[in-house]
This record gives sequence, C-alpha cells and structure tokens, in this order.
Amino acid sequence: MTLKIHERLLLTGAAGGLGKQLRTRLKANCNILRLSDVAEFGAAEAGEEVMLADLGDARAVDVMVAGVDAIVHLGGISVDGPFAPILNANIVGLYNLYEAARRHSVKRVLFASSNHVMGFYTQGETIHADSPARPDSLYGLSKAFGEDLSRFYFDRYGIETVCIRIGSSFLEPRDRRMLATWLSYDDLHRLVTACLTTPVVGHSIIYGMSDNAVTWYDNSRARHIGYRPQDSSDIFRQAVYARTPEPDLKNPVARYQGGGFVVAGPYE
Ligand code: NAI
Ligand code: 15L
Repeated sequence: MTLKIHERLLLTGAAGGLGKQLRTRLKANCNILRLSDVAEFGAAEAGEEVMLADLGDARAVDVMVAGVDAIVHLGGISVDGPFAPILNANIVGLYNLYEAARRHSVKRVLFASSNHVMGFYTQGETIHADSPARPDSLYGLSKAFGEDLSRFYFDRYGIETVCIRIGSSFLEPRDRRMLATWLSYDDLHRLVTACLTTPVVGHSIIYGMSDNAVTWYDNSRARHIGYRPQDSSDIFRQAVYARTPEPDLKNPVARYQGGGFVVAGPYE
C-alpha cells in the first residue's frame, strides 16, 4: 500500500525513462510533486510543480531543493560515456544536491545508484550491500562516489539516504542478463515507497530488482526497508531465450554482472 506521509516530494530526472514512470505513480505518495530535469518535459499538471535545473548549477539546484521534505534523485547521466558530462551531472551535481539538502534541512534522499557500482563481479557470484565496490565504468565510478558522498552527509549531517542499486528497469528484460537484473516499474514504485516510508533508514544500500528466480543480489542486509517485490522476470524467460544467442563465456560481456559496461570506452 502507498502511504502518503510527505507534503512536497522532489523527483529529479523527471524527463527520463524512469522519471516518466514515477511521475504518475508518485502522486499517490505526496500532496505536491515537484518535478525537475535539465530537459524540457512539458507543463505542470494538478498537484505538480515543474522546475528546470542543470544539476551542475549550484544556484539552480538550491532553488529546486528549497521547501521539499524528501528527494527521489534520478537525474544525471545514466550510461557510460565521456567524463565531462558525468563529472558535471553525477559528481558536481550530487555535491550540489546534498549541499542544498543540508542548507534546507531535507531529511531523506533516495539516490538512484546502479548495479554498475558492482559490475566487475562475475555472474556466478552473489553480492551483498556491503560487498566491496567494483565499478565497471566511469559511470559506475560516479555512482560509487555518490554512495560515498551520501554516507558522508549522513555521518556528518544526519541526512538519511537509501542508495538503490537499480538493476535494469525497463518494460521487459531485453536480454538474458536482464533476466537476473530486471526491476519492473511497479516494483520500482513499491521500492521507492518503502524507502520513503520506513521510519528509520540511516544510510542504507539496497539492490533494486524484482523477484527474479536467477539473481546475483542478496538484499538480506536491507530487510529493514521492508521491500517486497511482486513481479518477476521469469514470465519472459522463454521468449528471451528464444530470441537471444547462447552466451560466449570467454566474452567479458557475458562473464561479468555489468554486461556491456565492462568493455565500454575509452572515450578520448
Ligand atoms: P534517463 O537517462 O532516461 O534519465 C535521466 C534524466 O536525467 C534525463 O531526463 C536527463 O535529461 C537528466 N539529466 C542528465 N543530466 C542532467 C543534468 N546535468 N542536470 C539535470 N538533469 C540531468 O535514465 P533512467 O533510465 O530514467 O534512469 C534514472 C536514474 O536511475 C539514473 O540516475 C540512472 O543512472 C539510474 N539507473 C537506471 C537504471 C535503469 O535500468 N533504467 C539502472 C540503474 C540505475
Ligand atoms: C544502468 O545503470 C543504466 O542506467 C541502464 O540504462 C541500464 O543499462 C542498466 O544499468 C543495466 O545494467 O541494465
């Protein structure tokens, strides 16, 4: 059940794939949903506020954060690529966001981290919230920075954060790897709701996946968050096997959890 305990929630990355999905669903979680992105995404509807901001712009981020109770932070570069945009959005941008949260006494942030913080574990390994980070890309490295930065802001200033290491959140799993990493949009919303409404989260890390039979992620260290996935990639298994080739296990893309990200780049 969705508990409405927030007056004003901020959703960043509102123009993106997951932002669009959460825009409709998160209205049940608050009275006013403030939406932000660097890209245009249309006018505010009932119960919404729209504020465009580049995460790299500290002043714009300060205005974006003022007056909200909690932040669902999806904004930023979401794939691997050249360092400069990642630096601006995911590193400088995250610092700007937490500085604004500190100034405006925001109590809780949900940070969209990624499985790519851990992408150099092999697909035969089970990893936990406290397994050492093994980023697979500049992008994964920026998310590892975000996890550390949010821990610092919890230890120093008491701002609670849940880092959600999202697997693959799309309408359906696109390949065999995603049968293990898939997170349905409804389960994403269930997970976000749990992270927003659990009374105490401190600084937590949780893997964002549905109830998939094959999984590399063990969420036993995050039971306090109370997330119960209700969907599973298993219904897509037969179709995915039928349309994709047998993996070549000598290829790092098939061997490591991060898939194609482990061979991305260099970009310069
Ligand atoms: P997306 O790329 O569709 O959306 C990201 C949004 O952030 C875009 O609308 C973009 O305009 C915005 N953005 C980029 N740079 C910005 C900047 N400098 N200032 C303000 N906004 C900026 O990505 P998606 O799939 O919606 O993912 C949302 C979040 O979840 C991202 O942080 C991504 O890293 C994370 N994630 C997503 C996964 C997935 O399977 N969809 C898996 C793991 C993590
Ligand atoms: C991510 O972190 C990306 O944002 C998303 O586009 C997918 O590539 C996902 O990971 C994945 O690993 O499938």
